[in-house]
Amino acid sequence: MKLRPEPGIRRQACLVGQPGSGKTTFLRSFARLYADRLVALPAAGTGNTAPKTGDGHSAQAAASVLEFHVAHRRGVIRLVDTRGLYDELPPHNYERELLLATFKTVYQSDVIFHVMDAAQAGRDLDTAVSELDRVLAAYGQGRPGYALLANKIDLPAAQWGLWRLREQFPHNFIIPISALYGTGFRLVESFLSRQL
Ligand SMILES: Nc1nc2c(ncn2[C@@H]2O[C@H](COP(=O)(O)OP(=O)(O)OP(=O)(O)O)[C@@H](O)[C@H]2O)c(=O)[nH]1
Ligand SMILES: [Mg+2]
Repeated sequence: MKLRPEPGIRRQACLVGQPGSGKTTFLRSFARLYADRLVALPAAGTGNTAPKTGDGHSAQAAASVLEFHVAHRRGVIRLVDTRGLYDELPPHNYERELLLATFKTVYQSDVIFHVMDAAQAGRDLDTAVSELDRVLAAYGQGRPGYALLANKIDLPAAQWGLWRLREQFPHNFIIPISALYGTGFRLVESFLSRQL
């Protein structure tokens, strides 16, 4: 059984990926699709269940940099952003706890949107796809709730990048999107609805 982050939340979808891949841009634009169904709920980490770091920070709150709650026919959905995933282990405990909180968010989510910068993949695959990206993509293989969002498809280099991502991740479900211009959002929305 999956842990539910807080009462009233029936389902959770998270955005995860490298810094600069476009997670926050996506979440902000995507929430506009649900503008008339946004629900006000306490932010993550304000309840008693959020883990506290040694500094008294709430790691979970800090890891969830932005989130929305949407009323859905099956209950409330939380759409949650996370901090960028770096391959290197951060030097400070606080940052390590943030990284762990991101993993926990991923683990607790029914739907994982794994965001990659397709334009960067076109320019330089090695920087666009990190080791953690590969681990996450492997985790997502065969999971119905996983989608790889190949972002920045509006940029010319992204066509070649998308081809490369498809070649690298032939067993992952890939949706090309532009978080900036809303390209592919209907596909993302119908994917989300199918999973919930
Ligand atoms: N051209 C283009 N630029 C984009 C797109 N999505 C995001 N960007 C740009 O990419 C940069 C990074 O976007 P963010 O949404 O902040 O990336 P992030 O994944 O949230 O980054 P972190 O919070 O640092 O992990 C910004 O300058 C965005 O404007 C897109 O679809 N097309
Ligand atoms: Mg961000």
